[in-house]
Amino acid sequence: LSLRGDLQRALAENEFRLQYQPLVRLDSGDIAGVEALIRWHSPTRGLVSPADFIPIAEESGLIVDIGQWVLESSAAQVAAWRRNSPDLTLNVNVSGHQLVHPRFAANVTRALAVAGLPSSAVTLELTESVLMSDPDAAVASLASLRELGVQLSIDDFGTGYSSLAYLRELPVDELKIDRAFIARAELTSEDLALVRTIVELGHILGLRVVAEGIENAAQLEALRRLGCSYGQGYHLCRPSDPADLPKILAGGP
Ligand code: G
Ligand code: G
Ligand code: MN
Ligand code: NA
Repeated sequence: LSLRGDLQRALAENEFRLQYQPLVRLDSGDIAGVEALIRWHSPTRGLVSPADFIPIAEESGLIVDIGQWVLESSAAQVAAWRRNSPDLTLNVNVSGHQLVHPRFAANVTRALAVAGLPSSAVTLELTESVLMSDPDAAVASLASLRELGVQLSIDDFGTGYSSLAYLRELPVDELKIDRAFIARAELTSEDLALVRTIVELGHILGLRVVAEGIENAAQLEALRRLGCSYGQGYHLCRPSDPADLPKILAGGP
């Protein structure tokens, strides 16, 4: 069967799962929120990475239905966790095809209403390349999403080519520094200077700045020293199954 046909069946057969990776406040070490990350457990293909199937889902348009499933499931899950962690927030990855879908704002509203999750607890992540492929259209759709009360984030920042002018125009709340920069951020390197510049740029623009892909203690310490507010990465916490989150949220290992 083609991957495309298989994906369609996977949705119907409930083969997708979500993992959740904490976003951590670097000053206190507290968990501020979680990012939902889709996983496909295919009975014939095994565990398939979203890096492999999301592009196919985008080409075939299936990403709209898959993305809606992600929104609905993660919103319900985080609403449940908020009974013990009332300030917990949710980050969801959104593809360009979802963003331009005429019913996207309505679909987001419906998903959050059904889950009972306030829109202020939700941040939608859009990659820099999606936003910059048609910046004027992006500004318009982001503005209408923001009217719903959700927050918006630029994911994988630094890998595309944001014009500084558009960065000012885009109605976003958060900037996630791509993990490629963090991976190279040795304590004295030019990459660290680059990361410092991105952190400062984010703060000048009034954005929450998240460093992705923190994999060791040295990187964590360097980012703390730069005043980066939030971090994510294997060194802080791996993407985890929902059953493990209550313990993680309670401060467990
Ligand atoms: O979690 P992992 O590193 O395997 O993710 C690989 C890629 O898939 C990342 O770019 C990530 O943003 C993307 N991804 C993970 N979950 C989702 C999702 O629910 N929707 C979309 N559009 N992309 C996702
Ligand atoms: O594109 P996006 O930033 O949404 O991708 C998130 C992906 O990054 C997830 O698939 C997740 O599994 C992966 N990830 C999370 N933390 C780390 C890390 O510390 N190192 C690496 N290499 N990948 C990570
Ligand atoms: Mn992301
Ligand atoms: Na990213």
